[in-house]
Amino acid sequence: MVAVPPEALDFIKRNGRFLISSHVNPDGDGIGAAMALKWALLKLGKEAEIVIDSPAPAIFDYFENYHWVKTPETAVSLGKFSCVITADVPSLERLGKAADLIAEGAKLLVIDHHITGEVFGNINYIDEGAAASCEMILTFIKALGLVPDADAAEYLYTGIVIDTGRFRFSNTTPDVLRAAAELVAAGADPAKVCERIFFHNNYETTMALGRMIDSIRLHHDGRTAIASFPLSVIQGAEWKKVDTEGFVNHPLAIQGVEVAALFKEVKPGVTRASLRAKHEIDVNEIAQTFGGGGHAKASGCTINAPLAEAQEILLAEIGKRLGPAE
Ligand SMILES: [Mn+2]
Repeated sequence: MVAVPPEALDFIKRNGRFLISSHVNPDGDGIGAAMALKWALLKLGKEAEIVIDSPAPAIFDYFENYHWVKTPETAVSLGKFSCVITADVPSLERLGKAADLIAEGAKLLVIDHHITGEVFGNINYIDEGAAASCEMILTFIKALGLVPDADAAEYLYTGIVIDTGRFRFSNTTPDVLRAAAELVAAGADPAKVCERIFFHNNYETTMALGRMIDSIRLHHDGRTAIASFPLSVIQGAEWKKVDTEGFVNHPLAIQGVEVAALFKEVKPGVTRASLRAKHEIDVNEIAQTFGGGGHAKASGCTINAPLAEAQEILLAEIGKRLGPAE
C-alpha cells in the first residue's frame, strides 16, 4: 500500500476552498470517491464543490446528498478554483469540461489507482495496487483524522464493490477486503448497495443486454469474445435510458474466453471499445495503442473508424498479444 504523501495532507490543512472532480462518464468509484472527499472536507470546516464533466448516473441516487455532484453547466456561478482534487482520473484530458473550472496556476492533488502514463498533479497520491480510488480515499480520510460515518461509508463501499466486480476480480486483495469490512462496520449496508446497483435495472437496459448477448461472436479459437452496439441502436430513442455498465462481463464470462470487447459506435465513424481480460493478457496495453487506457484487466479506448472496421483493427491487436493457447 502506498503511503499518503504528507504534502497531500498539508494541502488540505492549509487551504479552505476546493474543487473535487472525477473522470468523464463517472462510475461508482469516481462518484463515491468524490462524495466521500467532499464529506471529509466539510467535516474539516472547508468549502468543497464536486463538478464532473457528465452528470452522476441516476443509479447512485441512493447516496445521501447525491445532489452534491454538479456538472460544469450547473456550476457556472462557482467561478474558478485554485485548489483542485481529482479522484479516479488517469489524465488531465479525462477531466473533460470540468478542467475549465481550474484557475491558472492552481494546485492539483491527484488521487488515483489507474496504471497511469501521465503524472499531471502538483501532488500525486497514486497507488496502482489499490483496487479502487475509494479504497485510497478511506486511507486518506483516516490520515486526515476522520472516521467515516454511515453515509461516507456507503459512498466508499459502493466504489469498492464496483471496481472489484463485487469482490470477484483479481484486484480483490486482503487490503481491500479489510477496507470493505471497516466500511460495513461503519454503517455501509452491503445488501442495500447490492440491490440498488445490481437489482435495479430498468426495462430498456435489460432489453439492451439481451440484444448485446445476441451480438456476441467468438474469435481466435474462442479466446476472444466481441459484442457490439451499432450506431442505429445508439441513436435510437430508448438508448438514453440504457446503462451498459457491467455488460462486457457477460462475453468475458464465457468459458475459454480470455479477452472480451464491447463495441459501441457512438458517432458515425467513431467506435468506443470497452475491454476486459481474464488470465495473463494486459488490455491496458491494447487500449493504449489507441490512446486509451485503464487497468490491466479493464480498459477502454476510442477508435476513429466505423464499427466493422474498428472490430477488425482491435481484433488484430488482441490477436498479436494472445499468448500460446493453453
Ligand atoms: Mn476506479
